Amino acid sequence: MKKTTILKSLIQDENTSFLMEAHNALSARIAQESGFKGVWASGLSISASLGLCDRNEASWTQILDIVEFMSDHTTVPILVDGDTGFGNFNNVRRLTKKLCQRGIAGVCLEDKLFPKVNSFISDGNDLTSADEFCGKLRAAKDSQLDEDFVVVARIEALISGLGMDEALIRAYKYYHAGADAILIHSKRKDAREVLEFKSRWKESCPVIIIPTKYSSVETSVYKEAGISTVIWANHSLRASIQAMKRITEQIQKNESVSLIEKDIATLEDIFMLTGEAEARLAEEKYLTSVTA
Ligand code: SPV
Ligand code: MG
Repeated sequence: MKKTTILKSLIQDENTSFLMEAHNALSARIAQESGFKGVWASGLSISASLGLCDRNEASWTQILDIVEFMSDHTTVPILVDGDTGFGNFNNVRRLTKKLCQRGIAGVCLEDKLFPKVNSFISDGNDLTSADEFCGKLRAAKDSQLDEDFVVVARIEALISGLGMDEALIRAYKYYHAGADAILIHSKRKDAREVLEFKSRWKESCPVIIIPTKYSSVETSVYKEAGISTVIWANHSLRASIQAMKRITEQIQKNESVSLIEKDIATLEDIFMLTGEAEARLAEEKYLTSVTA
């Protein structure tokens, strides 16, 4: 099955699906090998792994190159965090085409202004008008090169303090503009807002959430509420930061790696994750001279 078709069916499935964050080819592969059926290419995590703020400091083509490596190294579908689309409808058209050409299964666009700021940094960004954003969604749907490519509309109204009614009004507009799913984002420490949104949402269009701030809520709550997809948006990056800090601090302090050897991945782990075995087989196939 095509990656686009897999992502579409994950999002449309009546059972709740889970996407795992990744920020490069290696973390995407690890997410896949952990059993995740799909990957979230997080803007925050990709930026952070480049040493950049989540403020569109990285150009869209730099992001494109990274997600291409991720897609080449995985068989599961990737939903790319497309931020605001890096400009207006015209930038969205080009972004969508290029993502399709590079094997990406879907893009999530958010209704902030370019350049965006991460939702958890400020008190909320100014949002673009719903009409302008609908134009971007229509532009994305009209430009996709694969009929099953997924366009997710992310609503920032709750983050920006505009309230539930505004969030719902925007959701209806975005759905009717062609969005394949609605992502409702919240910065509360409980799931009250996203659950209220879901209970008041009367369309069949799937609802996606990112429980970063309300991390202690059991996933059974989302399953019962009929949430389509849960995105674990930054946990791979945070895990790696913690592990790298702990290990490098120990190596620095002890001037030795012998104590931590057992706590880190082996070289074999690296070779396995990068497909060495296949490269060996290819050597046998292509470096051996064929005798007549
Ligand atoms: C991301 O992972 O980049 C996101 C999710 O957009 S959040 O950081 O929660 O805004
Ligand atoms: Mg983001």
